[in-house]
Amino acid sequence: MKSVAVVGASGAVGDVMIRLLQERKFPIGSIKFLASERSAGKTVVFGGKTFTIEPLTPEAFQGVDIVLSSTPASISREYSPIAARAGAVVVDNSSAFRMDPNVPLVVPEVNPQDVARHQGIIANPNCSTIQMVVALKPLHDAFRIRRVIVSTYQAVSGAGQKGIHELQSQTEAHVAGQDAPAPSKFAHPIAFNCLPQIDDFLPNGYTKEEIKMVLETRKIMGDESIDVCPTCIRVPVLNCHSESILVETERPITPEAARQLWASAPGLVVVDDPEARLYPLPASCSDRDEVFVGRIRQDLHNPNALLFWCVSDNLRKGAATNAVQIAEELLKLDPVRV
Ligand code: 2RA
Repeated sequence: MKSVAVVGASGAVGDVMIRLLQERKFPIGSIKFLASERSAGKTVVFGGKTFTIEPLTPEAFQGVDIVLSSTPASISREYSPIAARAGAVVVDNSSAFRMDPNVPLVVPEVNPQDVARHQGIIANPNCSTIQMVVALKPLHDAFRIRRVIVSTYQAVSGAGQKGIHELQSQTEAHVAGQDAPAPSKFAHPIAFNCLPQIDDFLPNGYTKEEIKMVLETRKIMGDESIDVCPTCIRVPVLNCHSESILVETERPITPEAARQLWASAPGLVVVDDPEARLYPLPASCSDRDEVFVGRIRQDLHNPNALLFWCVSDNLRKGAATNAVQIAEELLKLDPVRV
């Protein structure tokens, strides 16, 4: 049984982490919930008991074995090393340590072995990367991926409670014939719109979200030769990110072979019956832990390329589920290291 702390307990991802720990019957001896001063004092119901969210302080980690953290990167940079020094292993959902060579970046369906080399912090990848690499891994093992061209259709829940509220309030105002409230979380109105910007722009014209997909994919797959060409779009969908993906492979690839590989791959569900109009939809993948693929088809011009559509719940597999799965991998290690 482990002593667990959930940091960022009042946020959109923290809320799902709390539900998942119960659903998956994580072996918890004791648990505490931590958040910023602003959210401290709110309550959380866990295992039928009501807990008060405590303020995040350096002392809060004494005696804690596993920290599941979902905070802004700046908060994680300050507190995750403190928790690790206090003897806990931190599973960190922020971008703070993802590209640190001493910090494993783990998707359990892809590189569970990397958990064992942790030094107190394990990074949880970005949501848009997680679902893509779950689908890419079996193809890479069989056909060796050279290049990936991906366009994302990302839900507002990826921007947290404020993102969800912004879509809902703008939509309600529109339906009521009122002026929509001005955007604050997003750069432009998100209701009835698509925004080709997630996170800030870098000098090369890409956004930080797009570069995360490039660098994190290579690190998780353990292959610096994979080229990723991303375009990340925010769409007016409440939950579940969708991705249109083209993979180019070293060896010729077919939809039939990909379907077979995916059918037996962990964490993946193929939904691909165009005649019956069956393909993955954000509306039907919400609240599920798997990655869904469909619209699988050959590149019309290249026998070494395949196109498909990929949908997953960004709050679950893209964040909380992946973090809890990492914690479950930790439990499989030598107990003294957890
Ligand atoms: C988003 N990828 O969807 C981010 C969340 N980590 O905004």
